[in-house]
Amino acid sequence: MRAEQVMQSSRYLDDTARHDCVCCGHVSFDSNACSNCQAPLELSRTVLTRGRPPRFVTVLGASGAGKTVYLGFLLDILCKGTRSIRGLPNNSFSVAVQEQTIGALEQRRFPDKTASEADTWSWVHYEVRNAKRPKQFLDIVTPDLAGEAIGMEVDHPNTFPAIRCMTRNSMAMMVLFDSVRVRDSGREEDVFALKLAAYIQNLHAAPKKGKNHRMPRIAIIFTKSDWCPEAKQDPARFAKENMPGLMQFCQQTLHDHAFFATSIVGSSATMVDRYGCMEQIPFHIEPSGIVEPLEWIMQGGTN
Ligand SMILES: Nc1nc2c(ncn2[C@@H]2O[C@H](COP(=O)(O)OP(=O)(O)O)[C@@H](O)[C@H]2O)c(=O)[nH]1
Ligand SMILES: [Mg+2]
Repeated sequence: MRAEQVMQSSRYLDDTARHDCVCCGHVSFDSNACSNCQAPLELSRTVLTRGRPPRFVTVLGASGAGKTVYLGFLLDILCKGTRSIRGLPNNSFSVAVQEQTIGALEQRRFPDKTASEADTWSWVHYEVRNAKRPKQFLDIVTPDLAGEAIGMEVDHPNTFPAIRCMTRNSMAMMVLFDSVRVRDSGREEDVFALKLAAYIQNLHAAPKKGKNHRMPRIAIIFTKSDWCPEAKQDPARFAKENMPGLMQFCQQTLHDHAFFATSIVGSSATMVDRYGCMEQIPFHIEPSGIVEPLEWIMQGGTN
């Protein structure tokens, strides 16, 4: 039997249709997102046009750790600008996380849970500059990741190429832990933290990245500290007392690290409906410790 097939390989010769992904290096043709890691190609185009190597900072943490709320609020503060740093979105799609978070908080609710399918993640690319030294910059480039996906990727590396590529290419990371969960079930959180730390260390290990490669700066952030005063008071001591495994790992392997505590709301309440479903209602916004981790990351910059 004869079969006819249309040859399409000539499109690979057309350079205008070719896009190199700055996150994973994969080459895609004629699409809006990288076919390997789903990073929007607009993001790669912006970084490549700028002509300076990217300085990626990404956000990791388990499901429910508070990544979406923290990231959304941080980006909103950066847009308004602080005394030390300011940031602006590089593309219109980057504004989605900020918009969803602030929109939900204004209506006295928290944003919806992030789906675990990679093609539904909202990608963010904000260029952050030091207000006094504008040449010093960082790229907050991160998909607003679902925590379940991060957990799966840590247990089975390469399930989600976006997480792997961003972790490998980041010069700094913000790793979030729910301070209430750490206080009340510290052992479980410590085990997850150890797995995550080993995953980061492995992707930055010397044979893969060369002898002179520096381990990324890691800001370990305890979220929801409005519910956990002990984390707010002294985050490093809180880590030492509740996450001994992570503490040891950080001291021996991830040398460039620091602990922080953040919260977005001043007070909130948990409502339970007649079916037993719980929902947390934020009463008023009282951000605390939001930009400090990023300021610390920026201090380590060499530009
Ligand atoms: N009390 C308090 N709760 C928070 C705060 N940030 C987040 N939460 C709660 O944590 C839940 C999960 O947050 P989210 O950002 O969606 O977590 P993600 O899964 O890591 O993206 C929210 O729905 C809120 O109930 C905070 O600053 N204070
Ligand atoms: Mg989320």
